Amino acid sequence: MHLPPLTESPEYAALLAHHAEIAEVPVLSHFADDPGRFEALSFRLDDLLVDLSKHRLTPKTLSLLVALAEARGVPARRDAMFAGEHINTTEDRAVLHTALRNQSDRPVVLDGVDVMPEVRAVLDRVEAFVEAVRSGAWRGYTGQAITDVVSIGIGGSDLGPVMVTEALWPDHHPRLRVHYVSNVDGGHLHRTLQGLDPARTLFIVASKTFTTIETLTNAASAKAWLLASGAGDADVAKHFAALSTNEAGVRAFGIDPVNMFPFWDWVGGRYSVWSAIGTPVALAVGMDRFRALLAGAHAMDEHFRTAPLASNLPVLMALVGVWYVNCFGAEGLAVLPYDQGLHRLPAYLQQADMESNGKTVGLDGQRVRHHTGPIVFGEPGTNGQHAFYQLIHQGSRLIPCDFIAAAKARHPVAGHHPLLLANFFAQTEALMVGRGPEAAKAEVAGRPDAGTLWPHKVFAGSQPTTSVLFKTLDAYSLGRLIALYEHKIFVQGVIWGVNSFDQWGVELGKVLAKRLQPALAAGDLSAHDPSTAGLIEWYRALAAEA
Ligand code: G6Q
Repeated sequence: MHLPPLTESPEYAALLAHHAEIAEVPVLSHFADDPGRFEALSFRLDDLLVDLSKHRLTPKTLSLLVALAEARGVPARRDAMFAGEHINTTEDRAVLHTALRNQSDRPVVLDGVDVMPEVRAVLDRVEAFVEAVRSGAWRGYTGQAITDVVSIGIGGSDLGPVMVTEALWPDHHPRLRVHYVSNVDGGHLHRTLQGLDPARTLFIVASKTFTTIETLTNAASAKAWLLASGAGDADVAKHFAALSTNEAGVRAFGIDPVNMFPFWDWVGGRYSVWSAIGTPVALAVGMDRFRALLAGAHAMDEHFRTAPLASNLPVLMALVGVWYVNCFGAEGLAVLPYDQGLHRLPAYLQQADMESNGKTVGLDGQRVRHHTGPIVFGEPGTNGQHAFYQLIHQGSRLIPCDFIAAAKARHPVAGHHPLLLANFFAQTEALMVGRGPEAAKAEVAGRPDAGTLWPHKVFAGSQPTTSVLFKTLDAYSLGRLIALYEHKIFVQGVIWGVNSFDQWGVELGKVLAKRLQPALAAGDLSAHDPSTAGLIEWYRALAAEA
């Protein structure tokens, strides 16, 4: 389908005209005008509620945005994704992470072949492996059960599994500890291995391509650590498994393909936690919970596939994001989980969003004439409140925020959860309500410096927030939450006309370091720019000092 540039579409023009009318209207006054606003602008899927009523918009805004989504071909593109079309055009690949969590008996046909039998077969193999390790039947080279799993991977082969493992901490196996090593900084591996017993440690090398230098370097050092403990080459099979699409690479590294769990090129790295890449998660929390994670994601897939755009959670969240990026010029998006278990969610979504939509070239190869993905950042509330929320409350930029929480805690510590959630609600309320000059003056009345102090106490208000609230953070609801964001990102990519599934910027980084590394030791630096050459010289001098 050929689309005119977004900025030339009549639906976009209508949105901009509407923006001019309502951009500066305080959100509170929308509530005064419309007593049914919360009901009209909050949306549900089972226990999951997404409240959009604290945004600078009205139901009319949403209908204009939905019209834009229709005009940009969101439904057709969504259907093309689920149908296995090669929508990742620059890599000529299908995008089928939804097949990995397909719980229905519908086939998923890719290039004429149903992928579901293979998907299920790999899941069953992962399950057998996971059960063997968790039960203690899997033995290390001295005959002992495994107590520590170290997953070695980076980027998409790390962030999802880490985030999910951390989020599901109440479900962790009592004996098995699952660790993650991603950074090629040797300190990461070194610190992780400190205190571990090689005879009871199992390494999982997670790499789609099995060519990523950081992962292969960490894996080689891990293997050396195992061998240095007295294990022989034949023992490696008892201590190494691989999650990859590259069997030749796995063999060349010395891992027995029997211990390799495959996936496919139609699974993007940052969308791969649902594939064999999720094996460390399954080791930590068990296969039943891993399957519940998939089921939760599938529930969101079904909602995304079938719900009308006007009540479709990922579509609506995407549209609200487009509203701020393209009409208000907002540059950021803060992700604020009120849940310590979700402490890696902002990092995970940073990759999911920024690697997917951090693009300026459209599907037609032309430069787009509008902004695309926002700068995603965040920390768990309430920690963030004591740090960067200042800028959200009173800074010069408009930062839309996603507040995320579960109503029920999964820990037994009395009294904490209501306090945590009180902070969530208080912050979203304060960001919207703000504090006007009169209230600010009243607060400082009587002080000698009241005349200069009161402006500092003013809060503009109408700072936009989405609230995402559900019952409990378990495997199912986490799967649903992740899929919500995945589809949100996809819809935004469609509206912006970019390919959300390639990552040429990442590929560049993979090549550059390899090329430059030899120069660190010695040699002529004249091929490098003066800054880089100067830095390398300074590095050589410092590194050579005693
Ligand atoms: C994800 C990216 C990137 C990738 C890593 C690891 O979408 O492509 O983060 O996941 O570079 O790649 P490998 O899994 O191939 O080691």
